[in-house]
Amino acid sequence: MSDMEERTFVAVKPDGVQRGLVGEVIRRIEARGLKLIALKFVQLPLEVALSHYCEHEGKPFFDDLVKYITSGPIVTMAFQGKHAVLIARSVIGATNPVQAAMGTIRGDFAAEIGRNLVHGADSVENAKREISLHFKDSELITTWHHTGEQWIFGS
Ligand code: DAT
Ligand code: MG
Repeated sequence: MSDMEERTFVAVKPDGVQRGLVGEVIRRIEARGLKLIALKFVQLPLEVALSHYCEHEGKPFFDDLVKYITSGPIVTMAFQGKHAVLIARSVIGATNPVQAAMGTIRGDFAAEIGRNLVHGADSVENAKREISLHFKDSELITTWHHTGEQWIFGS
C-alpha cells in the first residue's frame, strides 16, 4: 500500500447534523486535501453503534455515548491520503472541546465532551475496522482522480 492510500473514517455526530455543521466538517477535511472515497447519511442501528465504540465498553460514559451516537442521523465518511488519520484528527481537535485548540472543529464549535460533534478514527488499524463496519467494499469509490492531489501532497 502506498502512503497515499492511507484511509480514515470520519463521522458527523447527531449534534453536528442538528447544528447544520455537516458542510463545515466536510469542507475543512476537503480543504486539507484528503480525497473523499465514501459518504452516507444514516441512523446507526444499536448493534453498529456498540461495535463502533467497542473499545470503550465498560467505561462510565459508554451508555451515554451509545445513546448520543444513536440519537439521530449521522454522516459517515471515508477519506484517503497521506497521513489521512492524523490530518483528520488534527482538523477535528482534542476529544474534550474545552482543551481543543481554536481552529479545530471542536475548538471552534463545541463546548462539552459529550457533544463533541465529530468522530475521527485514531489509528490506521481502527480506521480499517471502522470503514469495514460502516461501508460495504462496493460503497468505497477510490478510482476517481483527485486533481488537486499533486499540488497538495507534491506527488
Ligand atoms: P475521540 O472521539 O476523540 O477519539 P475517545 O475515542 O477517547 O475520543 O472517546 C470516544 C468518545 O467518548 C469521545 O468523542 C467523547 C466520549 N468520551 C471520551 N472520554 C469521555 C469522558 N471522560 N467523559 C465523557 N465522555 C467521554
Ligand atoms: Mg476515539
